[in-house]
Amino acid sequence: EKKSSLGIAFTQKASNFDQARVLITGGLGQLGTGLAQVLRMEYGPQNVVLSDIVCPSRQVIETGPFLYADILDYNNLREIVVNERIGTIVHFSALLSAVGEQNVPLALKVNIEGLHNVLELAHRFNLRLFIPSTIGAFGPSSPRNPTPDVTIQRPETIYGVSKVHAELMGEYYHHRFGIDFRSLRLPGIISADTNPGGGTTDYAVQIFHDALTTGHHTCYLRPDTRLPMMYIHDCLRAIMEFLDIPEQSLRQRTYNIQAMSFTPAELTQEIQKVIPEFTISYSPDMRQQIADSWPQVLDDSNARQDWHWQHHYDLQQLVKVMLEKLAPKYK
Ligand code: AKB
Repeated sequence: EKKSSLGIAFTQKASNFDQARVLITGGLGQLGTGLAQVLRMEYGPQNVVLSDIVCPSRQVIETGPFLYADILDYNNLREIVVNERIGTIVHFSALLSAVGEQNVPLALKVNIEGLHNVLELAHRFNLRLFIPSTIGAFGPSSPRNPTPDVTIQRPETIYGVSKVHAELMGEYYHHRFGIDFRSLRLPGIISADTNPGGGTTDYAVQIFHDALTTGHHTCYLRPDTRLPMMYIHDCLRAIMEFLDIPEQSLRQRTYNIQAMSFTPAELTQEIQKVIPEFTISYSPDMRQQIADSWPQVLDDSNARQDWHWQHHYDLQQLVKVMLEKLAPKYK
């Protein structure tokens, strides 16, 4: 028997199923296929089930198990957890910041109702649960450079509000019911093989495609908008390493992680070192207001101290790897 931080006694149940049997929700978004690949290397190809509500490509089907899973359908999720003997859920399904503002009712459903379903399953089957949070969980009254782990969080997007809710609910389920909940506040993630869908940091992916195709990018943010960013390899490694930490070594359940911070102008300069003829123009839209309310730099000293988090890619390395990976696609 273990006491929660409220002093309420609860029985710590062993997980019903093996934690190395992982279900990834929203698996066909920017992070899912990449995470499945690295998890499958560690846990075995059959132990990681990707799921989504869209049809997978042949490549996805050929590389490991894929199931249709609607996070709004609790019974559907429960059936998968039981039938597949899932011990860990990585819950990626969410509407991101920009697209969330365009469809608040859907964001409420996916980001909040979906979260409640997943939390309830984690409680019922004592699952380990990883849910990414975001720089978007901070708002204009948070310190912006650097932004510590514990500070004012008054976000002004539905995405941010729902992510603060996820952090708090996960931490509540942890101290109340003993669920092994873990969360990382991710910066904008930059990847070559998969695209982000509807975020405020998406320009930092599109700019590479434009640099290699039209040679011009029209940016929806001002040139001096500084935001935290991370190359996908660092992000996936962070999630893997964080999942592997023994529970007793975690001093907190939600950590900031930081790699680099840059502005559109700085990113452009770095791309121009490789493609001198590349040009950019600026046409800020509603995403500017969102970016202006977000951190410029996350303080991730707790992650670095507690579980030795380290990023490998800086701005220069990011530009090199993105252009190298994308160039063959446009030849
Ligand atoms: C977004 O821009 O909404 C996401 C994020 C930073 O969480 N990429």
